[in-house]
Amino acid sequence: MASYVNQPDGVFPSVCSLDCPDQCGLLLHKKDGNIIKVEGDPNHPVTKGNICNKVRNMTERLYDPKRLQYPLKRVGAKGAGKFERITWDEAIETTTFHWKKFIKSHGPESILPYSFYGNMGILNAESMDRRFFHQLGASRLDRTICNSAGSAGYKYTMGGSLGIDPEDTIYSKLIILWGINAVSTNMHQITLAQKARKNGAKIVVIDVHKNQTGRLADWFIPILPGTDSALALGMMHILFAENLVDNEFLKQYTVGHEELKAHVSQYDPYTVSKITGVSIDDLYKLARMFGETSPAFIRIGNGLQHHDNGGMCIRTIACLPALTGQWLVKGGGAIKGNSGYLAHNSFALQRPDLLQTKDTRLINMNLIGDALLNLDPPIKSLFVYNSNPAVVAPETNKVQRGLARDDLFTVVHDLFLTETARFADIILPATSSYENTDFYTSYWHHYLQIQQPVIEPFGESKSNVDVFKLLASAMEFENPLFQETEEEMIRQALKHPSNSYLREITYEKVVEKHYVKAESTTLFPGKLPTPSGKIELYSQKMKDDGYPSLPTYTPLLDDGEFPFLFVPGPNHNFLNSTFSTNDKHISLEKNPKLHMNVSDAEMLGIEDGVMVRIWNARGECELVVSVGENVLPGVVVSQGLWADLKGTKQLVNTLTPDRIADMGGGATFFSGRVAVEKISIK
Ligand SMILES: Nc1nc2c(c(=O)[nH]1)N[C@H]1C(S)=C(S)[C@@H](COP(=O)(O)OP(=O)(O)OC[C@H]3O[C@@H](n4cnc5c(=O)[nH]c(N)nc54)[C@H](O)[C@@H]3O)O[C@H]1N2
Ligand SMILES: Nc1nc2c(c(=O)[nH]1)N[C@H]1C(S)=C(S)[C@@H](COP(=O)(O)OP(=O)(O)OC[C@H]3O[C@@H](n4cnc5c(=O)[nH]c(N)nc54)[C@H](O)[C@@H]3O)O[C@H]1N2
Ligand code: SF4
Ligand SMILES: [Mo]
Repeated sequence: MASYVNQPDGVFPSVCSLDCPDQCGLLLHKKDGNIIKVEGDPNHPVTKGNICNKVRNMTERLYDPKRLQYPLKRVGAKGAGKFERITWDEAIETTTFHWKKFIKSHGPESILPYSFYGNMGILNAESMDRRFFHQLGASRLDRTICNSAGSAGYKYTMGGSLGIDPEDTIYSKLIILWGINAVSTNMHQITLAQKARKNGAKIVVIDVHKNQTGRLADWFIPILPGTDSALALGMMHILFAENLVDNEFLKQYTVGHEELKAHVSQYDPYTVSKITGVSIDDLYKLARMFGETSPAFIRIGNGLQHHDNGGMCIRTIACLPALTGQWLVKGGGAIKGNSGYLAHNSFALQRPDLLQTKDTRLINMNLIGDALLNLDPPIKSLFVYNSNPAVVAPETNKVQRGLARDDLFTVVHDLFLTETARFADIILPATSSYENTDFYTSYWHHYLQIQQPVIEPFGESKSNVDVFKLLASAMEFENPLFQETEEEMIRQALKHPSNSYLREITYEKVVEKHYVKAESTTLFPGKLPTPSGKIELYSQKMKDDGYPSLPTYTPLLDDGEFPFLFVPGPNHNFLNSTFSTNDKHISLEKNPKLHMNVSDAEMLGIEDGVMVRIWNARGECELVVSVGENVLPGVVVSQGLWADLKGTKQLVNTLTPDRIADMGGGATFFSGRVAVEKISIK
């Protein structure tokens, strides 16, 4: 495959590898072998040359003097951050020496990989690594930190991660951005929505925080956290009561509309208004607007699924477009996630068949703190890549206590010395995606893209694929699977007869065109991958799995006697914890804030701009308060996963619960409660 590495000057196509639905096409400008500018590729059919601030500033991250160049070993106390340069040979030998020893003394399950999607390239996120850990027999990691509750919920209704083509949303007349801060987290959905708005569409935002997305809405509806399924059920109540439903669609394409109609009679406007904080008038207005406008489109965000009831909430909202038959209208329907269209042959890449013991333990990544502290038999070694659990995982005090265990052998592969890497015994430098070969499948738009290396590896850094090849060789894994090239793996991934949407996509085509669209992605008429082949308003499968078979509102769980619900989401200029140590991005964000309603602030004697202490039974944190009307009383909101390298108390995840959501093993970052007090200035 082509590589642009040997061309010192020029402009080369690329893909953004960050964990973001937009998956922008990029152009990398090179001079004297270095990238000097990153811009959007104007030819990309969806992202069309526009990219976010974060990636426009990417050269600072690529050539940051803090970037890791060599393998390191710990020389000071665990967590003290003292390291010394070593060779790759020593790093790999030390790692595999410990692993061989642990396998003998404690079995292979004493080793745990921990990774997420710091790099969305499929090869570097979930291929050679998976093969390696399967062959090793290591404990398996259940990767549930992001959207797994909602994916499970959506699947009960729709059968898989299948929504509409976002390019069609320019035709929508009503766009509901529900629990998504799209201005920051899905900016091209906003571009498309603005186009639709020029043609008369209304944009409605339903959120617990009137942030940058709420501010651009035609109508912002504030709601109490974790109550959205009640709002959706209240809408259904009115849609049925006022006969705003599409009976033909319901009969032909759904299961259980009669049962649903009877069931939602209990969600009358008065009851729903009390639960959600949305007024009865607004509830009627929203339901009628949804029932009377076509095409109506709902963009379902992640904010909803980071709650105790996140799975059921998404399952419920996913029923709405069916009630009004919107799936048949271009620009009508919903997007929760679209990864189903570009599903590749993950079996070929990951080779789960290499795992000999089929009941090898599976550890939910949201419970990493608990797992490190309490699992029996214990985890003796952790290998972290593509993730920064010391900051992003819930209950970080537990995580950090676990990472501080003297008897835990930790290897961290990253581009930077993250908070997690500070606890490592061995640190391995990682290449950036611009130094790698990979392919990408967006979870929002319908294009598959390819990345060819543009620059040389930084210092001695290596890609994830190459690191696992080295480890495999040092572990004496002889299977030729561990020598396959990137090209061979991409070819295998694209051969996936059970996904007809991928049928026309060949390796040659992607290499030539850089981005190729999944084939014809309309869902109806057609057969959904639910048990009935239809939209399941009533789900027998849910009943079999121990859930209510019809959409239901379930309240958040008891999180102790603390007065505020705490919603700590991501921010505009970081990508989860990525960029949180980059000076430019920090200066754009200024400082981590806690948004609080003016009535609460008055009651507590807190003035705008002062430092507050936020605490609960799990931990504490110190942020600058922003007093206003952009959150409801009883709710406080922060934005950004700020680093805590200088000992500032900014780690919001010290406060978040590691309870597991109702479905999919999901995280519950936004269902925690806290108390807040002003820090007295002495
Ligand atoms: N700039 C930037 N972009 C990103 C990221 C980033 O960190 N920074 N992260 C990426 C990743 S990994 C993901 S998963 C996505 C996440 O991006 P989104 O899907 O936008 O999810 P969040 O930002 O977590 O939450 C979205 C909104 O939900 C609101 N919310 C919280 N609880 C509730 C609730 O109960 N009801 C309602 N209606 N709203 C609620 C929050 O206030 C927030 O405005 O963004 C991706 N893109
Ligand atoms: N309070 C709170 N916590 C949250 C969330 C929230 O909204 N609120 N959001 C959650 C969500 S949705 C998600 S997805 C998670 C995300 O959590 P993480 O996946 O941990 O995301 P990042 O913090 O961006 O860390 C990614 C790391 O991967 C590294 N990396 C990038 N590319 C490569 C590579 O090619 N190789 C290697 N080895 N490393 C690489 C980066 O340098 C970075 O340190 O956070 C979750 N945590
Ligand atoms: S982070 Fe998202 S919006 Fe920014 S360049 Fe990457 S894919 Fe595009
Ligand atoms: Mo995520």
